[in-house]
Amino acid sequence: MHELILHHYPTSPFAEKARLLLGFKQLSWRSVTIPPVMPKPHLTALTGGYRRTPVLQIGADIYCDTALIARRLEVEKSTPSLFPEGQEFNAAVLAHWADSVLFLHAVSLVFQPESMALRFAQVPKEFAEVFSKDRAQLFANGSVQRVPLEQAKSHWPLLMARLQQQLSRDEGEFLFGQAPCIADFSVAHCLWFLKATPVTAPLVDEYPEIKAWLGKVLGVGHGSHKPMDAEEAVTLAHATTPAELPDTEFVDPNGFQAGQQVTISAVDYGADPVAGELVFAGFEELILRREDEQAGVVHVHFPRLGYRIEAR
Ligand SMILES: N[C@@H](CCC(=O)N[C@@H](CS)C(=O)NCC(=O)O)C(=O)O
Repeated sequence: MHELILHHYPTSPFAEKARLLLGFKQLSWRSVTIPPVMPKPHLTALTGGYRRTPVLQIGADIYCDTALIARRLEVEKSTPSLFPEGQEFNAAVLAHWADSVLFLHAVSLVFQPESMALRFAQVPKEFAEVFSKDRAQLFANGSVQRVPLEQAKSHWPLLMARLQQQLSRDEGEFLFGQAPCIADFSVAHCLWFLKATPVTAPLVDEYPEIKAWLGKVLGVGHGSHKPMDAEEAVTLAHATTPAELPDTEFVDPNGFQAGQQVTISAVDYGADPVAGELVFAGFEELILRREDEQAGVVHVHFPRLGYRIEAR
């Protein structure tokens, strides 16, 4: 069995979500630190161009996007479950809302000048410029616009009031009962992001139920992990063969066929296309086979939801 390798960096909220998922499942994993801005040569040797954070590697199988990483970890270890029985739809829908709407509001609030000044107080001035250009580029080619700060400030109390309402029900300490699930981790990483500076932390701490709940979700921890070199991860992919493809039906309403040369890209932002052979299209997951000079033959996995397939 291959080790779970997470490619991530400490300050990334979606990486924090993935670390918490690994902690919740009490899994052991290897940690590869990637740069927070482009270029990311080792990561893109594995993904073929997908640059977002985090990415999960299992041998020569590369999983993009935490929505799919969560489902892959559920297969790796089914209990405790991220998708509570009978609430699978509600939990997945709430997670999707948090990863899109709530996250983009959090980004706008965290990126306000006062908060960024504190976040970047310890790093060279040039990096702040590089970072800001990189993030402008990240949002340049997708369907999503950044949320204007005034709008984020106006919406935030309402978003928190809705969350507080769900947490105030008598059905347990978490969003869907007595244990955290995918919805809790998706909301938590956005609020964890705000907690990082005293400018934005009050936007969470003003809500006592939310603050207490967040403490419990973050208390899950990250599981046990050991560092790995980025180069070692690429060499390992080269030395291994991708896992067998799922034996479920190939489904594509647009007529894409197994074996077809395509590109897959995120729809919302960070929409860099990844080129390869479409080897699997399931309800939840798309798999591209690509051959890379450094990483060898890899299977790159994407969620179907939020990604676009185009013929080459
Ligand atoms: N839908 C993606 C979103 C990932 C995402 O937006 N990650 C941010 C970091 S939190 C990112 O990629 N930022 C640019 C970068 O790291 O290069 C997921 O669930 O993994």
